Amino acid sequence: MKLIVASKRYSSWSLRPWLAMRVAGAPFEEHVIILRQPDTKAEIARYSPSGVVPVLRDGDLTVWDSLAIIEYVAERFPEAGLWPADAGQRAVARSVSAEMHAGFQALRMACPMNLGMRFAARDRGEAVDAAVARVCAIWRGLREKHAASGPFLFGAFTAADAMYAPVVCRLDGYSIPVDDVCRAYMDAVLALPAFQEWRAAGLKEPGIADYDNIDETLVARF
Ligand SMILES: N[C@@H](CCC(=O)N[C@@H](CS)C(=O)NCC(=O)O)C(=O)O
Repeated sequence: MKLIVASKRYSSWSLRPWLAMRVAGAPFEEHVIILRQPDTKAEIARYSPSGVVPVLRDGDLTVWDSLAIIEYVAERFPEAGLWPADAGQRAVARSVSAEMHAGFQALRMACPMNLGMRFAARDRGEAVDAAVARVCAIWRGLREKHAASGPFLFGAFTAADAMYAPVVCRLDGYSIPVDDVCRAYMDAVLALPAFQEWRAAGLKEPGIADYDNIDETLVARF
């Protein structure tokens, strides 16, 4: 399998299937397309029928869209437990993953993933506050239920954690205040060796002015 992703420093959509595949132990090669270069569009078009990445190639098969890739990998590697074994929990994991996939636009727009920078806390407006409150309610509810079986949303790492990993980066990188339960969950995701591998690679990529020159108070540049 070959996974085509965009800049690891910025591409929140790419992080999700990459993290799921690494944690699942699925063997794959990767190809990174750096965003905002003169040939970025053409490079993406070589692989992606939709004009965006991530894209998974498996022989003749092309799977585009981060959630579709995770679903495919979960089916190919059932022993990895990318979805919870229990049907009820699986349905909830799919619900929160679909909610993430289709929602939280205000948070995405206001706080684009940027692993190279940390910004100061500030008032980000009602729509962002509402999105953060909803994310934290999801995390708290699941962590309360599954605390005894591990540090992730359903105890062990699942696709739902991969789907929320970019939000973990956003809340962390934009210093958005969260309660202790959510902070502990975020720390568990940020400490995953696979996430650290992704981040270290992202920090070696060139910074892109379009993404870095944003109107925020910078507290750290990595
Ligand atoms: N819904 C898609 C969204 C993918 C997406 O928007 N990818 C961005 C990178 S994060 C992209 O390829 N952008 C192309 C560009 O900026 O030229 C998914 O989940 O895979």
